[in-house]
Amino acid sequence: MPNKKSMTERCRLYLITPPKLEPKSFAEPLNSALDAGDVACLQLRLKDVAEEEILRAVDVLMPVAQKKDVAFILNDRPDLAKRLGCDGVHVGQDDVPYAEARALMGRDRIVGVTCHDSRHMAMEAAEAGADYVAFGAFFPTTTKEPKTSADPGLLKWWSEIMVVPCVAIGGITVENAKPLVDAGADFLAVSSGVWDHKDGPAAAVKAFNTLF
Ligand code: TZP
Ligand code: MG
Repeated sequence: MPNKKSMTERCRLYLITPPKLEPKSFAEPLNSALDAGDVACLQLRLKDVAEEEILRAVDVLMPVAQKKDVAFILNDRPDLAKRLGCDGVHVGQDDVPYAEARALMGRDRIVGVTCHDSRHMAMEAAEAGADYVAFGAFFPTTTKEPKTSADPGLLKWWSEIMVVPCVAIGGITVENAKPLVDAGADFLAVSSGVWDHKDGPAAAVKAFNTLF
């Protein structure tokens, strides 16, 4: 994931796993999704599961992503991300604080931070050294109950004044993504918009890349 952006750099896809998955059977749709077009990274996002389930999912899915040069990012758990050799970690405002996540992960791995719809949180995270800031939710989503809703104007403001990349998240689909790309999102973080696409995940990844 680049930590500086130029005007010519195009938007990229940041895939988020479905909230529930069986690692061995998910490996197949994941593989075909990653073969269908450019994907920058994959975030493993499993909530309210035993640690063993996360370990098993990392064990099965991280090699699938890394073999295709797709950065493997673990949600919530910098301790595990470090121990398991993940490429990065994504922390929310209620997780381990950014500085602690960075201290665990080191400078060479990715640390991204949820900033909801807050310019202030994003400035703080970027100034502290986050590799990206994530804004959302841009659209209604059933994947989680978002705390805030964000507007494309936030992406425009951010991308005009900051070099730290911004990630847009929340209910993004092939159909509604264009205004976020036009507003300057560096990455679109998508879960159901890919895994539940009517023509399958590979078609979704292909269609997103056409938009970019
Ligand atoms: N934060 C805000 S919405 C969301 C997260 C983690 C879930 C994104 O999933 P989907 O299915 O693309 O809305
Ligand atoms: Mg979290």
